Amino acid sequence: MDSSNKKKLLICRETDIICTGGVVFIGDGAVGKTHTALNLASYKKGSFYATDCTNLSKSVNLEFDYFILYSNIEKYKVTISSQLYILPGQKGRAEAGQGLAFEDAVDMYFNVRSINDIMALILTYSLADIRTFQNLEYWLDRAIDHELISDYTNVILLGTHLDHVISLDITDNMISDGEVFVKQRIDEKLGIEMSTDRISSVKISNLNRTGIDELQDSVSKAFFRAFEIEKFTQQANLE
Ligand SMILES: Nc1nc2c(ncn2[C@@H]2O[C@H](COP(=O)(O)OP(=O)(O)O)[C@@H](O)[C@H]2O)c(=O)[nH]1
Ligand SMILES: [Mg+2]
Repeated sequence: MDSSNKKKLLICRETDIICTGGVVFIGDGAVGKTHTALNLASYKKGSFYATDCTNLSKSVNLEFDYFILYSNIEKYKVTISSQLYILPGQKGRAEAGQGLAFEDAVDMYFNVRSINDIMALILTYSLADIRTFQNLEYWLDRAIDHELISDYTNVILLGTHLDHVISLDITDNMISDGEVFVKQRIDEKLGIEMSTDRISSVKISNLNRTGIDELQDSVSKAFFRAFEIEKFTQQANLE
């Protein structure tokens, strides 16, 4: 990350490091973006969002939530404050008065994000619906066209509905091919060569919460890599 951005997004005081940044969910409608964000956001509170007791309507808008994670590296207490943005899965633009479709919400995102560059882009699909996995190509291209990916962004392929999988239509091989595809497409279209550790995949269930810990871990790793936290603490040690 270029150092002027890092200065705005990272505060270091004695033994405290605080960093902030955006985590953006994109993918088809009804794959579980909103519920995943709710589960991440309620993580520390020890509660979780049981998907079957809610009847959330389609998110024809730009949704926002946040979560805060703490960890320790050497003598430092690291606080990651991540801002979650969920973009609607409705393609194109909505008519006036009909809320926001993807293109409307992405424009709005650019106005509200201020200095919040994207540390993790979460390409979300349902493991129970292969079309939502195939459509990630469309969503990746939208993300590329809207410059949601920069030199330090990490990409997470997130499969939801793990509880709901009857047949394994989406195999682990397909997911790892997906990772390679993402890497190639980003290189081809943006000229950004992503190291393989910046692209990962996680499977979760919002119903029974399997995998939420792992997702949380992937998001914090994304921040650590984007801010080069380890390098930073070593450097600060020498000063
Ligand atoms: N069984 C199951 N249902 C889920 C899961 N995630 C989301 N849902 C349900 O799928 C529907 C769409 O979820 P939502 O979060 O609104 O999707 P979004 O349109 O991508 O934001 C809701 O009825 C959720 O209760 C999951 O992991 N397992
Ligand atoms: Mg939603």
